Amino acid sequence: MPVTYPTLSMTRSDSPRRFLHRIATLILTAATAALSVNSTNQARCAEPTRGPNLIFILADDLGYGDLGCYGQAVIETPQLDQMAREGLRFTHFYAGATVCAPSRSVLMTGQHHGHTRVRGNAGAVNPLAQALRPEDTTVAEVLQQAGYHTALMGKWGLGDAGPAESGLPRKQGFDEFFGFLNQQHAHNHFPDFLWRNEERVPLPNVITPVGTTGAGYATEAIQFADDLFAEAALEYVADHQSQPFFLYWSMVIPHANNERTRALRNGAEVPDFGPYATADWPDPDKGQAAMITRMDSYVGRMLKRLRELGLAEKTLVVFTSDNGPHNESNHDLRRFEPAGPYTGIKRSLTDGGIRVPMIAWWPGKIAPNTESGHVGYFGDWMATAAELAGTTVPQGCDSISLVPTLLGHADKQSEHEFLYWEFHEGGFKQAALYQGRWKGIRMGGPDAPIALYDQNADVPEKVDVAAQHPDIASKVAAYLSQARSPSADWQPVWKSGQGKRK
Ligand SMILES: [Ca+2]
Repeated sequence: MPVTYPTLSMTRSDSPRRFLHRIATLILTAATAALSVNSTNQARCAEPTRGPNLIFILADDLGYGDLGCYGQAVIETPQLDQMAREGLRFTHFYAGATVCAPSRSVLMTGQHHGHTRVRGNAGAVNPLAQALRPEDTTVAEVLQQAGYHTALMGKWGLGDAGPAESGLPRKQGFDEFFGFLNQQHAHNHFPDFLWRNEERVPLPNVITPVGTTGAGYATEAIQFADDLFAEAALEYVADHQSQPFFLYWSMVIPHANNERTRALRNGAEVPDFGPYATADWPDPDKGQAAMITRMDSYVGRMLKRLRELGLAEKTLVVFTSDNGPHNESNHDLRRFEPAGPYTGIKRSLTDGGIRVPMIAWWPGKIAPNTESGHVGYFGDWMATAAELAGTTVPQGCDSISLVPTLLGHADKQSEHEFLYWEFHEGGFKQAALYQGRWKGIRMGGPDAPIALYDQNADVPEKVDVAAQHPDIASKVAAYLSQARSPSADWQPVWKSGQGKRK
């Protein structure tokens, strides 16, 4: 900013003393102004390059094969297909876990499933087992400390009012929150309340409650939770343009309303059937497809809004899912083949349960219509976000930045030797992917022999080749034995007999 200096001349009313005083004052003013210009310039020089805005969009239980750009032939997803044409589509990317809470814990902490705080869906028996603690460092905290404004819209699942309050979003790095805390509450797509920060916000929906978490199903369905989250997300980006922001938009779509499935045999709760209204399908199939197409429209609205606001080139948008597809709405998986070519669904450690679609969009930075087979997972977003924000990765992470891949420098991309997952329901199980190729799965006991699959030769992971590759099998087995740190809340309870070769 240019500085203007006042002119000085002695007026008739000035006494010599007063004139000298005016000179002194003016010299002081000029010096202060010059100093201030200098310090402004210094501040400008010292100001770090502003990192991009980050929008992380997470679908819930959306399979690898649920989007047109990943091979879906029945359900329409024109907006996400367009996003992929304008951005980068990852083909070998993994969620943090095969169910909701641990997958989100991995995403937030940048630690793999054997190291992160929350390693399963704990339920009501021990809510604290499903809560982040003060000593956990989340990606939201890292970005907040780097000068980002941070917000969560939608489902959280890593802390709740009451005994699990150490994990509340605003204690874990989010400046603001609107959505569901409790995962069972989040089953209910037409809830009678949501949380805004720590306040319960009543909604006009009327429900038949199931339990005490807010779960249930609507008898008067008026406001669809994901419609509200989309509105909140669109409003948020418009309102936060003066500083970089991190928006974690955690949709519940297309998760089932499990309580409604049990009561009414249809968990695909959605305001209308959209383009499938006249399809000759059962209602749960129409609802499942309509949820995904509705979700697709939200993403399209966000990208359009970013363009209108002039934020597109300043914003990295990522779209992915927290685990493989579910079968919990009483819909027909055969109609949609939501896992694509992979075996298993949610709760499987074969790729159908954990490999997810992931699209990255950043006009001007990410080359359009590109594809990457880089083998990464949710935990990598910690290092990626830290690098983009110009800050450092916390200690104890299992996180490799994806920035080289995002920006078209695949030759500079570091890789994981191992990726790791575990699953606690129905007997403890473990899986590791070695060198992005060899999947080892162990069940039945800590010393049980592993099944080994060669993904290069066997996409559906059906042929156990452990006997043909004993060196690789023993390397993966040894890794599985030491992959996890102890956790009082998440001790392995093996179920003997599982995993025995027939
Ligand atoms: Ca999920």
